Amino acid sequence: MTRRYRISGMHCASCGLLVDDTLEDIPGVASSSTDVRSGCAVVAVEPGASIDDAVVVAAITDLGYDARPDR
Ligand SMILES: [Cu+2]
Repeated sequence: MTRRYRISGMHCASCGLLVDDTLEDIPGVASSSTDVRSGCAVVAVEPGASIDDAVVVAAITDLGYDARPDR
């Protein structure tokens, strides 16, 4: 299962790597792939796990970006 998030405020590849590293530290997140150009993060959830959108959004916000679930 994957979840998508829209992120604004990223401006370079390092921003994307920072977001990915941060999201991959969240329990239940198998991997994160952020595309800076499109402002989209695709988060893969570990089998049997669930993740809370609010936790993901808060983690991204703490980095200084704006984020929201992309449904
Ligand atoms: Cu940057």
